[in-house]
Amino acid sequence: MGDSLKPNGVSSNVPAAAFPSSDSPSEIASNVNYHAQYSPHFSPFKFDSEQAYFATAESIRDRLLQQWNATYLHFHNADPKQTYYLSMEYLQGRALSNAIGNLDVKNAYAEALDKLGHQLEEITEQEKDAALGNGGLGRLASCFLDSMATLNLPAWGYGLRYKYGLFKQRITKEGQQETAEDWLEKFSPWEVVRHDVVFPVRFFGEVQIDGDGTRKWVGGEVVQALAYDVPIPGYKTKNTISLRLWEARASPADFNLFEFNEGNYVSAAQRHSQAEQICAVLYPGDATESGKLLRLKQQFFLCSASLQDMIQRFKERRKPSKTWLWSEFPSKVAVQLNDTHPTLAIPELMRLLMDDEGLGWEEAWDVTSGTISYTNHTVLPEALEKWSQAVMWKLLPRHMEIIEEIDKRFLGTVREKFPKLEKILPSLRVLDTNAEKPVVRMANLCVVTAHTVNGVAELHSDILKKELFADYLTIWPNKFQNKTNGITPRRWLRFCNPELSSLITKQLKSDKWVTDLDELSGLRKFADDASFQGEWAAAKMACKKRLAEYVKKVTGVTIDPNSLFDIQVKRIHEYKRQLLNILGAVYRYKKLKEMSEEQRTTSTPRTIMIGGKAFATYTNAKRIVKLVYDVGEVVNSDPQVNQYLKVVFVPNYNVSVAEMLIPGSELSQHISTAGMEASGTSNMKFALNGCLIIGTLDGANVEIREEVGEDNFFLFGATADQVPNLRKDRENGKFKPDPRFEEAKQYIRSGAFGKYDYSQLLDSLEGNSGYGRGDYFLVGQDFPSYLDAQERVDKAYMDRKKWLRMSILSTAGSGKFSSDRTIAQYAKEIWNIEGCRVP
Ligand code: T68
Repeated sequence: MGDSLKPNGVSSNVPAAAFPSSDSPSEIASNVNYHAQYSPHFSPFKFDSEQAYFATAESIRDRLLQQWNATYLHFHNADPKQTYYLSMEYLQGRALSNAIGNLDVKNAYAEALDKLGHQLEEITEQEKDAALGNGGLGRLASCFLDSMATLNLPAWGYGLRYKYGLFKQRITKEGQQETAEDWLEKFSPWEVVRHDVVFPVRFFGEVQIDGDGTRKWVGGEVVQALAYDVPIPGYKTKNTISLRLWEARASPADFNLFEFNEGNYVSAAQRHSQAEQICAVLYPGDATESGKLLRLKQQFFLCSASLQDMIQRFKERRKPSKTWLWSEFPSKVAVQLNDTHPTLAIPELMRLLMDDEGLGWEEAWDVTSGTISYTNHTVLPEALEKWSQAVMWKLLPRHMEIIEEIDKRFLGTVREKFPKLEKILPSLRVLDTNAEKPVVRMANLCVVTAHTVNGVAELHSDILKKELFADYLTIWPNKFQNKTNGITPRRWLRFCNPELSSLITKQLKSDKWVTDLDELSGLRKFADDASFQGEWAAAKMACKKRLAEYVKKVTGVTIDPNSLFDIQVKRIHEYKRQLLNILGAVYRYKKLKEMSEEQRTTSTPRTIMIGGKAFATYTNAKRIVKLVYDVGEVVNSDPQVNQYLKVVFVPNYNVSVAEMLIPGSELSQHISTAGMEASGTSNMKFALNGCLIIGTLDGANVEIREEVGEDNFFLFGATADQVPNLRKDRENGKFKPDPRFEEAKQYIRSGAFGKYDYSQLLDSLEGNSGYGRGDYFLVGQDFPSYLDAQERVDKAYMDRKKWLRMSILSTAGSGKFSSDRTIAQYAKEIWNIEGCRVP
């Protein structure tokens, strides 16, 4: 080690300073330097990218902490009504690049790091995604937080601090392999533990009835919920809100020192390991009874800790006058349930109000239903949560009493006021007592209690009103709303696609679009402008080249940036029909092989990329992943064809991978069976980045097509109202498959893509009826119109001017899909809250 080395490892002469007094690069460099030395996480005398990442993150965190405290204080003093978003999932992605962007200090930090011998981009790539989610629902929650902060709304998110998140996906010859995703392995600079925010959460036990008839939940086991706060900065505002994540802990007294000294190490630490299990992973396998119990514990843990926290804050803010009416609670607190996973907030709020605060049933009920609203994200029957009453009685006996009472009172009210509904009443009830194993229907509990229920796209909300919740409409005609999903324009265009973003700002002569996405419509008038088209194409090409490098790095496959980049990324599920995509690719490959060399030269070269995680126990989804990989292995190494077609499975799809893929996309596939995808949100991200969509009339596709224009959307497939009859036709043997569909399947069965036996997967597309057979998702039905639409894509791509025009119009028509618009609607139409900007 030479003399010039310093404990922080920084070799330049930048001094170390605790807090920058300005945004000058040299002051920032000093602050980064300070953290390298005084907030060390590594051995001294080293300042590699990794060390630089942590020091930079901590420097940014200093700024966030200031704004965060100011925001909290401002909300506390102004005491506005506040929204709490309850979600089992958040897919935050990387925080550093986002915070630097939202704080508008990118250039200053880039220069500062340059002084320290590093590049900002290489530093931000050191960060592991905070992947506390599974799919669209989790990412939606994160986009919503960004918009809440940007709109200065008094709002917080609540979730769980899973140690391992979902899983990390590796792709091998065998298909998908899951390993634990250790996002906390080396500490996260983005969370602040609040040792003063701890609440007890009880499980099991029994209900004790006192002399005066009051009921109390006692006994069982108690774990502590400890708060970790993650700062959520708004864009160009001081407002910085919180995502509060709970961690489960046992208390030191639960550690059995006597047993330990006897050598019984496992049983000595039993309470501790049980507590740790609660926040170990997201969606633990629920095939076993213990797995089911653990999931229910997780849900209750989130609800109970969050509600205790809200109630404490409500009381604190009323303290000066020392008097408050509980009836004021709904005018100060709004709780949004992100799907049914946090439904237990309903009986828990009732319990806290009645048993701890002494309210009567009616009063507690009015407070609860006036506070809680519910968002539905799915109509798939198997995804609608139902919990065994037996398990619930065991884990949450007091809550089951309350749920029984809710059910009983609901029955009474309907019988009295809507006697005509008597016949269908069993299906409307919260309790399903007819089933062999009696269950609690969580969605029904939400609908019966919440003041508002919403779907996430127009079509989906219509289906809720016409089908899933139709019978409730007589009782509550005004309870149901639509809130079409949205995405944050900051992460999904401004930051992930700097090339296109600068071009748009230059062309519109303003960056107002970043907070008012409707401004993008101003691009329409340039759609045919040749020089603008040229710049547009250049921006896209830069992203495609970056993506090609990435694909090479993670898969080893070389792809040609001059081919059409066609992407489908989302959770792997039969209803999302990745199988339709890959069957189309197989058919394309077969036809290319049959062509003469000369014919091939006239075809449109394509790179098909597919990515997404298959749930670890979902066999057919995993078979689909393997099929994509196997097809890629054959196609990509076929010298006759591989200039015209490549098929790539992009591993470990997550937020950061999406930020790489989406800017470089030209066509993306949103091809679910109509009526099954509630909304979709990646469709919005792709369209915003000038990518054209091939899709069905499903979820938000319907609205995207309206906004970007029919001519700029490759539509195919059956519509949602045709689906039931088409399924009937299949059952009655009336369906005649297209020969091209048979040919594609047969080609796979012939072993063209290896020895793996795909018959079980392909059999799901055969036969006449049954879930898992009989092509429930209508792949065969839509295959011919899908191929026709793909032919239109190939033709359109050959006409460069036409394609660029369509691409520009896609971006120009995406304004509606900003989560700022969605959140403003929630704030006004459901939560009744207003902005509260830190001065
Ligand atoms: C998604 N749902 C919808 N669910 O599928 C998608 N569910 O159409 C919509 O755009 C998105 O929500 C946002 O509204 C999910 O992501 C889940 O991940 C899930 C997990 C467990 C149980 C049920």
